[in-house]
Amino acid sequence: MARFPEGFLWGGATAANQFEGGYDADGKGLSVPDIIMGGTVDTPRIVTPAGVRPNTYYPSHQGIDFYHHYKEDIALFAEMGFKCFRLSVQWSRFYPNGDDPEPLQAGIDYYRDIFETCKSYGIEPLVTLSHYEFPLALSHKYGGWDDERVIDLWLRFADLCFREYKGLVKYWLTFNEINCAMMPGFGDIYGLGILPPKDWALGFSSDNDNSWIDINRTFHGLHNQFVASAKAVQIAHAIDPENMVGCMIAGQIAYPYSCNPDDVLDAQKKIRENNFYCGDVQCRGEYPGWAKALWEERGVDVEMMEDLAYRDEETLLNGVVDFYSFSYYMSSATSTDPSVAGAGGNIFTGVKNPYLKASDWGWQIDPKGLRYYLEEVYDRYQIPLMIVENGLGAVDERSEDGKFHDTYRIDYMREHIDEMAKAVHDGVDLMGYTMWGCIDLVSASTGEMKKRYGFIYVDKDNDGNGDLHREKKESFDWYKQVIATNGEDTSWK
Ligand code: BGP
Repeated sequence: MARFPEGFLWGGATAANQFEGGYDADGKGLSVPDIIMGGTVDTPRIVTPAGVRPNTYYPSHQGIDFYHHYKEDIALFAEMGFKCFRLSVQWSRFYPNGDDPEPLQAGIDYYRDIFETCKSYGIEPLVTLSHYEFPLALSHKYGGWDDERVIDLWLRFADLCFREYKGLVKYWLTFNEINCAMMPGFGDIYGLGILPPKDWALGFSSDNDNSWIDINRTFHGLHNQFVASAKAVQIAHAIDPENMVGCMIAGQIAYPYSCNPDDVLDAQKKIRENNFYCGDVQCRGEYPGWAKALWEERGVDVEMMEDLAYRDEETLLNGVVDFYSFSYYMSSATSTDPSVAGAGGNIFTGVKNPYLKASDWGWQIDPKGLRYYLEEVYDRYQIPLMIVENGLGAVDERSEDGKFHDTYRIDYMREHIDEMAKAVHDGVDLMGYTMWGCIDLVSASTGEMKKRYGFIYVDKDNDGNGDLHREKKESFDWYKQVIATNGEDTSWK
């Protein structure tokens, strides 16, 4: 029996703010990531809310210059046999200020040419409408997603995309990792366009001054995204019944560190809040029963949230997604015992799992967790699933023969793909797999180039030096084989 269904969408994933560059090209306006400086695993990225500081390096400004290399890059993806290419569009390329009366033709044409290039190779574009991107002018004018006027402005942009790219793009995602909006600071800025009053360190350190974060704005902003997403689903279907619109969740599995019932309940709580708070609204069309308890616990105004949920009840119900997509990099473990040590890492907190190895960035590698996640989510929602991010961020060094032998990346992906196959065997309806950062790009959390994910190396370093030339790594040929055999053969030399 085949391990993966026919027509499985193998491919790679990217995000505009992390690889496009051309941050002010052809009339594009500034977007929130354009005011976030570079960092490292130990040093946070500084956000400069007032705007771009002179003589300062901002990684999104050039990215890896996909803006001028897309033909070459898509040709390389086609050479690997990609069936699908995930990318995001930038609102500020269409409407530089978010609320301009007319869209920019240059932005419309740019993305059209990308989609047409993909189609010429038989590659299906998978388009994220909002991947950690928000026009800076709207942050300044309205404060971010918690202002309800943003909903209609965003829908105007979404509607434009659905109309302009009808027939070219069929697969859409509304908001990238929508659940990350609940991560204090990171989520407000990246997810909701809500800015700190002055320069702020976008790290995950407990030393951060988080006093500017208003939990009511965060949860209201997230609710507004749910409403916007639900309306976008309906608009997309009305414009083209062929359209399939998905949610996108940062998949976060938490294991109980011990079989102490307190640990088990703690893990259950983390899994629910991280994954199912957003998942339930977008897949079932309503908040889960425990939402009220969560609002209470986090100090959110319960009355406000109940009013919003009641008011938008029908919209949410009528705008459930067609498929559930998610990113998956690692799992975490959780303990209620304060003496158990932390795992480190820069996104998900938790304790160290003694059964797992971690990446150089402290992310605990767990292929079986992917199978666990797939099966849990499919049991819950019973709609098609798609893994739209998974991969290994690592330091790639050139070997003596002048090449990049990233066999550790091959191992990481092989193990994950093999677990996916088991989930499919268990009956999970899995549509596809787009590996994250198929071409090296800027890290979202640290702003580094050094944290590389790609099958394709890009000559650029953390400070922006390099000639941007592209080179195939060993994993390039391996992935080509995986796709050519529809995932049957994940072995390597
Ligand atoms: C996800 C984001 C991506 C991407 C990825 C890897 O959270 O959706 O944008 O960057 O993580 O993370 P990082 O770049 O921090 O290594």
